[in-house]
Amino acid sequence: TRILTVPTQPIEGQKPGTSGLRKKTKIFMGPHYLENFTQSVFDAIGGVQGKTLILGGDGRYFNDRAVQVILRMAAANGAARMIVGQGGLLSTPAASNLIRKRKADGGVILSASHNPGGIDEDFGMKFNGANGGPAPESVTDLIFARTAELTEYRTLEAADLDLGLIGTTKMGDMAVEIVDPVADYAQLMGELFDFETIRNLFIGGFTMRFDAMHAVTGPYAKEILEGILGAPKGTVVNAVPSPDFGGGHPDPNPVWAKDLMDTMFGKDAPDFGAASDGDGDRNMIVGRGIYVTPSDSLAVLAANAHLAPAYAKGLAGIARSMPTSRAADRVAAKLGVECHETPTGWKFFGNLLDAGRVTICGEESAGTGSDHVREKDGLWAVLLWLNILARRIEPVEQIMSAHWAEFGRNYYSRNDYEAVPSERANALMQRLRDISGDLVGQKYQGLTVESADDFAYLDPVDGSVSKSQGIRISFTDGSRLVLRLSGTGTEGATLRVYLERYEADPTRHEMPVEQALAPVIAAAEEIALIREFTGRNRPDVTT
Ligand code: VG1
Ligand code: CO
Repeated sequence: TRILTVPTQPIEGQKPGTSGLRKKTKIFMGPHYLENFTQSVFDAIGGVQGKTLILGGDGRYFNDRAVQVILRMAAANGAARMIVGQGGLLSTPAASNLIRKRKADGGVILSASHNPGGIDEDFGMKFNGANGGPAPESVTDLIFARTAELTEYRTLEAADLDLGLIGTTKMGDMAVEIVDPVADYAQLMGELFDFETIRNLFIGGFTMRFDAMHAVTGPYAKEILEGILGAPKGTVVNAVPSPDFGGGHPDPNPVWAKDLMDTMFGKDAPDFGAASDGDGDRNMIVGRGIYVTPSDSLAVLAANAHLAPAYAKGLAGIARSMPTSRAADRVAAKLGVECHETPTGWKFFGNLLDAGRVTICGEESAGTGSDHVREKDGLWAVLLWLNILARRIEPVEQIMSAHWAEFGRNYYSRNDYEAVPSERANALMQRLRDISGDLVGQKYQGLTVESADDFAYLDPVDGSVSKSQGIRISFTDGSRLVLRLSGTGTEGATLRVYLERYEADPTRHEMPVEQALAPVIAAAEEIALIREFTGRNRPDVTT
């Protein structure tokens, strides 16, 4: 085994976004592309000499080959040990758990998450640090800077390893340990939740459908739900990870998980429905005849977490990303705990979790998680829901209406305009930044602007500042409008418009969401001129 030093040149655009570097798969497969980025990651963290890293991905097209490339490069760069999920598979939360449990120096996760997979779709790579969480901006900035000056990378002249065999082998001087991707994660879940009570729930005839969307959570959900918790065989559907996710988008929302929605709103609907995304960090929750928006789910989980053993002593605090509805804030206020508003992306929760200032975090994009790992965790959210359902013995619908009656309802929706030409999307945002100072006091569609700004976040733990995180416009009646550009797309720009309206009156908690939000939707158009800038009459996806 010879170490090869391969000359290369910087490749433009290797800038990590909201969650790692995401590009079309063919770009990742291009000459030196993966290698350059991998070497830049290694260099940016001070090299991997003598270090232990976790490695795995969501099983999408090119996952298997990328794992081999990264192993050879890690060996050539002097890594001591790589811990790899069997078959190259690890869900994002399972990887985060392994980093922490094995006290590794970090981990590489191969995924483009909810983006579709396949040779003509998307691929991605993310680096997580020793706390198990996504590298903070200070590190992703260093990685990007390194990609711009790279002149060579190191790799090993070595054959592919068989990733199917559990156990430890060697690649050059480096140990490669292949582990069961599910075992440690399943054990952790058993420590957090009251599995006995959930088992009894299933024995009592409770029915559920979990849609793994042909993605990485399949094996995890099968083992935990059907294996350990005794849910009937067939509870987990689309459970075999496939390189192109069965041709769909592994994005758990009412649009892409339409099958599950149809089942849950159909006449033989089970008691509970759930789904997760490509890499297993997102979740969707549906009751019989009721879809739970992720922002509401966060609030309900926070309000009921004490019913699960791991959270029985209460929460230290709650954090949500800025565009996430403010339903969780009301729970934090009632519990008398800290509440934080962070920029979009899980990397901003890490410091708060590490400092013990928050226990539960969430995003409107179907991400919820806690201090058990440093990633959002799809199956964790589903299990916490199950634990709550097993203790409350009430249908989801009843839990939701009781929650709204107690806290009021934050009607919420997100409209996405996808693949908008970047100049137009940037122009729309720039105009909003320019006028935001003048909006206060103005009236749109009967709503008066109370405050408007371009969100900047001051991290209370390390003092770092992240600017330009999205335009937020609050109205005097408690409604709110947020606009930002996505940082995970691979084509043009995606404009996200987040709409929220607060309703305290319980007699008005059963309105169709679109109707409740109509004034905010109209105000968004009037203020941001979305039609004019995007040339679109309606959003591509509404969640
Ligand atoms: C989106 C979501 C964000 C989430 C991110 C990664 O980012 O809005 O809340 O953290 O995806 O999710 P953006 O920049 O496109 O809005 V995924 O499940 O990596 O993992
Ligand atoms: Co994901």
